[in-house]
Amino acid sequence: MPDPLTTAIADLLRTAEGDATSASSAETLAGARRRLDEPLRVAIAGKVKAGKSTLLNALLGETLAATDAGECTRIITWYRRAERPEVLVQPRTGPARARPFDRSGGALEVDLGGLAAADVDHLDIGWPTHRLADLTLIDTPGIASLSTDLSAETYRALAPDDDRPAQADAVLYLLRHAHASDVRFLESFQDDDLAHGTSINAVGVLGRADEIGSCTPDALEVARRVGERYQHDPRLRRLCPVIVPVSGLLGLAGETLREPEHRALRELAEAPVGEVTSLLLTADRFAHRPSSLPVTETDREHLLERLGLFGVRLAVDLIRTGRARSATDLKAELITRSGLSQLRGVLLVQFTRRARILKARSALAALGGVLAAGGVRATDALRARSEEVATQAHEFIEVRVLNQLRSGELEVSEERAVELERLLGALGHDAATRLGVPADTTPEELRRLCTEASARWRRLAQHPMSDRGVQVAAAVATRSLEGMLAEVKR
Ligand SMILES: Nc1nc2c(ncn2[C@@H]2O[C@H](COP(=O)(O)OP(=O)(O)OP(=O)(O)O)[C@@H](O)[C@H]2O)c(=O)[nH]1
Ligand SMILES: [Mg+2]
Repeated sequence: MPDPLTTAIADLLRTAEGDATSASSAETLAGARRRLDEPLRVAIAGKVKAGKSTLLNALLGETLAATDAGECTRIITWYRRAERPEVLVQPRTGPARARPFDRSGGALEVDLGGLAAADVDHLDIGWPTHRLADLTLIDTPGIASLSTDLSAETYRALAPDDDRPAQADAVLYLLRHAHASDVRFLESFQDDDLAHGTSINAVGVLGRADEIGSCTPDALEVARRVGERYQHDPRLRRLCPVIVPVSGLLGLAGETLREPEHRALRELAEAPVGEVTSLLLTADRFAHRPSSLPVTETDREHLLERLGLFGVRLAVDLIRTGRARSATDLKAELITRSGLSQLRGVLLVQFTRRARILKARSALAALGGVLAAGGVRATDALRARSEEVATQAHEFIEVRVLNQLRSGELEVSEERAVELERLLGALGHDAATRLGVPADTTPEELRRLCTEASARWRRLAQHPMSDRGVQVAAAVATRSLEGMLAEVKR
């Protein structure tokens, strides 16, 4: 069911298309309009070996993306839902070609048909899975790599440039440490101008969380604390409002654990504790030290590859202490502990539910680009109308105030800033999240809180002593609260 905002923008694009001055402008506009109905495009970006492809596989629930080696890790690859598996290679010039692929080794191996990786613009993988119903995922080569060409490639694919809108609607950014290049990359998405993306569409993932804190049993707890610390860093918070610690490797193992792997882990859990603990002291010992245990060195090496040292220790401990009595239990525990479930929840709140607004923004930005380049006749009326939508849609106004808050342009107390961010939907769009109360809060209570908050913000909006910017922001918050009140009533 299309909403008024999407309908208004689709109409604008249709009108512009009819008045396009060239076939390529018309195609850009038609593409932007089609995109309104397509799943949200989320790119996974980050440094080389940050664990991007592993995380993508974990989100897919199966291994499709090649990790570690191979030419294809250097090519931007789209994963979208399709009726049946298909692989298209899009060369830099010329039409896309369907190509054969091989999956006998687990991940997809694509036959590029004689093309060098450098001649490929991107790979387009269609795959029949419900996991891609709402999201199209885009795997990207690592940035700030030894090869600067590759970094440039990733920027190009994600950020908008002169002649085309951003390819991705949102970015999942894998952070390791707050490196300068991480921040620079995120900043390329940060711009108050609607024609560019903003931090509203970046979620930070503190990746390879199991390795933080030297794989000790509390590794994930340490990762959570590091994530929280990052979130309090004003510079990072401005760029990606939510940071979730995730171990993609553990999540993927949980999603795809096989029976022989479970059996080997159970054998380790049932073996004498002392012996197993000593074996698990280091990865090297575990993989290579001869032992009388029923699990062979080859099997141990395999487990290490699949779960990492932390994962093996955790799985053995979960089975031994009876917290995972079956393979199903173990899989569920691993998925939850890896942070994957939490990330899925955040994606749902930050991206999927917000998809409508993000896609509308992308579409309007595309229209703006074509208008600026003179790709449409009779632009005056159209420009006026598109500016009207951009400035008057409440969803966009919320985004704008959020950006003013994050950029420090809007000066309010820390306490008020935190509440305002929440009310404007920075952490999620449902009433409970906006009000900062548990999801199971009753409708009566939600209504009471909305009414109370809206009276408070209205007073601030009308207070003659308030700064003009604060008055406007408070009025926007009041309007958001009124919208929520109407929604909760239904
Ligand atoms: N311990 C641990 N290892 C991980 C995790 N995620 C990935 N790895 C390992 O790190 C290596 C690189 O992982 P990839 O998923 O290929 O990383 P990437 O960011 O896609 O790498 P490039 O595409 O080459 O930049 C592999 O050996 C993975 O098994 C994780 O969460 N924990
Ligand atoms: Mg990769």
